[in-house]
Amino acid sequence: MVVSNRVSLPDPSGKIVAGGLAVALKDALERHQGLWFGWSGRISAQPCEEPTFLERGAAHYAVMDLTAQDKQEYYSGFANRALWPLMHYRIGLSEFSRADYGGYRRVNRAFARALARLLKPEDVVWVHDYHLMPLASELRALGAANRIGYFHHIPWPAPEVLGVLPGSCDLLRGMLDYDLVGLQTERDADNLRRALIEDAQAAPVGARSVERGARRTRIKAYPIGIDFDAFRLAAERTPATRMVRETAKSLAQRRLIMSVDRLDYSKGIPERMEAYERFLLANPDQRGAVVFLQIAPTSRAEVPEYAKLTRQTNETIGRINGELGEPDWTPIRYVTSAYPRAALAGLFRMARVGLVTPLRDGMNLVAKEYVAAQDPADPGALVLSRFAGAAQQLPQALIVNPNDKFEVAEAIRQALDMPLEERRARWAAMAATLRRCDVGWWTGAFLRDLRNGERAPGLDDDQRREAAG
Ligand code: ADQ
Repeated sequence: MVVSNRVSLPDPSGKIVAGGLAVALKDALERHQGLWFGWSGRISAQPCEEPTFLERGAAHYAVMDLTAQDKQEYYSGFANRALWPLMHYRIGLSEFSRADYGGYRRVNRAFARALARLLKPEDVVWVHDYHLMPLASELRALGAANRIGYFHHIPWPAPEVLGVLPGSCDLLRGMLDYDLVGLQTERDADNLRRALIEDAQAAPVGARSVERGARRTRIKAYPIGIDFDAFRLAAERTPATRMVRETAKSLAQRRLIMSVDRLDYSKGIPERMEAYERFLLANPDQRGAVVFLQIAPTSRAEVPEYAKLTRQTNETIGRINGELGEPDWTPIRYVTSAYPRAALAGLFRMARVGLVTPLRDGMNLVAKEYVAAQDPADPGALVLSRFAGAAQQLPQALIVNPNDKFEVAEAIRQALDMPLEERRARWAAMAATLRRCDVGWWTGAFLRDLRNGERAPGLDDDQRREAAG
């Protein structure tokens, strides 16, 4: 059973509309005859107690509606105004409200009640992301003895940062009701382990597990991957589509620098624009010779910080285009639509520089998609923030501090000037990693550990291997 805040339903033909995680989970669900449970995305007048069931191909879905108050407190409030900023090290933006926290717990309890009625003793439950951290505790309180795992898609901050949040010890203790907790990087896993030991009175067991009372929780990094070969194939095919052809024509020999992000303050979009401005000021020969395309669909528009970011982004782009543009050249092209994945893949392939500079990011799939989309014979160069989880796996990218616009500006120049041989060598190393650790590897590794966890109480996998010589 997969549980996540939103359920990504395929269209009635069984075709997946969204990408990434939805594809990965659909494959895993079909293989294990699983069920995907979560919020329908709809609002109902009355609290809903029973899910609606849907079937698409071999996959099954159960979705619940929320009331407007649920959505406000659980989703927009506690998850996105308190947890999201804090987990991304933005303490100043984190707004805690007791009512929101109450709503967060209430929705988790309602999900657990509905889920518990569906659970069979042999079912394995895989919970996703920060909206549902207390779900295991709620399920245990209802008597569920199943294997329950949790994957945290966003960063897990240092204990000193999480500790600022009222109720954080409560949340931490809740993590101990999971059998396995997966994080994006070793650093995230270390942060959680340390917090559980220092702030939730858990005792370390071996290198990777902690114990409190009768419960043992294993904590490990599983960097999420993409469907590398599918994305590569899409990129090879799409130059034939009209949108990609027209974009190529409009560039007229200018080299393309490209970024794709949800419009979120963690992605560092205005900071990136300023770094690009610095690059243009420091390299007058590049004015008119490059185009920067920023694709940034609006997200979480109901949260006030996002409305402010929209204004700030519009103003920064308007100012740079006004000050540095020419009648026949716009330095930044900015679009806020969502595009089919194939179109994105085709655009990435055209881009000479992939500029991925979040201020903080759990992983960042865009960096991986950019690499997958490149032509191996003439690949572009990736500029990547050291604060994206992806940087741990892709040291061959040009790694930058996104807060330093001079450093990012220099990296853009270096990426544009990089000789073909160097681009090929860096790309080949990154592609090999991403092909090996693709999304199938990710689901397989997590589910294997979750299912196998109970085999040898007292030892975790590494210790078991050591014991077996
Ligand atoms: P996100 O914060 O959403 O995910 P990211 O990992 O970059 O960030 O994934 C975004 C996905 O949306 C990518 O697959 C991208 O191609 C797609 N996308 C973005 N803009 C689009 C557009 N205009 N049209 C179509 N598709 C678009 C969270 C965490 C990340 C973590 C992921 C997965 O914040 O750190 O990598 O989950 O665990």
